Amino acid sequence: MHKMSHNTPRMAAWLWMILGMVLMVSGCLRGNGTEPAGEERGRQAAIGELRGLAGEGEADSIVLGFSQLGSESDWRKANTLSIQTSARESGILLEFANAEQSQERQFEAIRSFIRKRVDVIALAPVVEEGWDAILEEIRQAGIPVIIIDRLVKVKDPSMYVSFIGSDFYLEGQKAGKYVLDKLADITGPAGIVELKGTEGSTPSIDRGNGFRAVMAKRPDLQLLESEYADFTYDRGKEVMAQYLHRQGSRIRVLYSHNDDMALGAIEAIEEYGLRPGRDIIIVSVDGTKRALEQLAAGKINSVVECNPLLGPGLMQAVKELMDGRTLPKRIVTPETIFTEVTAELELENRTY
Ligand code: GYE
Repeated sequence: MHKMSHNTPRMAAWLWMILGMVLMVSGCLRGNGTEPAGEERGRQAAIGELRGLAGEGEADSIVLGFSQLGSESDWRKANTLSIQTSARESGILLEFANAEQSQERQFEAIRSFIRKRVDVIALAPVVEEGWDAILEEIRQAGIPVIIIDRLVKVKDPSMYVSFIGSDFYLEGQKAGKYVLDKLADITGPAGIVELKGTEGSTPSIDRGNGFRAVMAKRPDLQLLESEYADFTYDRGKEVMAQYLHRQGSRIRVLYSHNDDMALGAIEAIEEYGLRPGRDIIIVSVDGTKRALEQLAAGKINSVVECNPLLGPGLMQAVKELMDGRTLPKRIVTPETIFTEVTAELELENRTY
């Protein structure tokens, strides 16, 4: 008895210690289960931030990081709006960053997407070259990448899941065929000038090559001038004014890689005293409202369509990817070509 009563407090102390340890361990375990560890906390903070911005969404929503290349044209603005609207409509949380033509800024945006641990990264690359290292960083982070609009030229194409966008080479061929048809009856040399987009970008490279491939059939047609005007209205006007100054009435055709540059060029042609669409045949690419208006008015002769409304397709692809489905490596946007006759009809529904 005496012995036992002497040991009781010691045993009780042991029991309390053991109980305390059990509680501590289970507390830790519970803590691990409910409280996010560092990385997960970062992600949840990012999602919380996004939700605050979007004003909706669930904690388990898909988070898409989208690196947009800029806002140089009406096409680009429509493209951005399409992606933002479709994300909202699909309940996908969008982390949006606009690089305003800087590849370096696209790298920074992508690194911030990696830090925030977004589920998918979509990238509209300003130029084709120079993406290997950053795509490797994304791969290391285990985040799938969808390339949208323009393409990247990488050693290992398995770095990205899918490329969604137009066939720019085909667009160039369509523009070329239109010019050949239009000049079918003309004999003798006819001068052509070209306004190229952004140097090193897929649409500029491919629209140029597609056009040249068709033009090669008529060696009497002469490409007088071909310079980069960065897909902008102001540069289009400036470079066209230089062409007119150098070539004057030798210019029979203007092929512009996008509508904004063509619209700028129209102004330069009128200031020079020539009639756009009559003295100079104008073929452009995109199909924005402002260009279709000029097409209907006869100041542009043909517009090859390039559809900027890539949002719905991108959101569908993101969802399928997150459902574990395999995406096609290449998703091509179906497109047409507009003429004066079809422009009026198109204008009724055109939102951009
Ligand atoms: O044609 C042009 C824009 O990458 C397809 O970029 C896009 C092109 C588009 O600035 O207007």
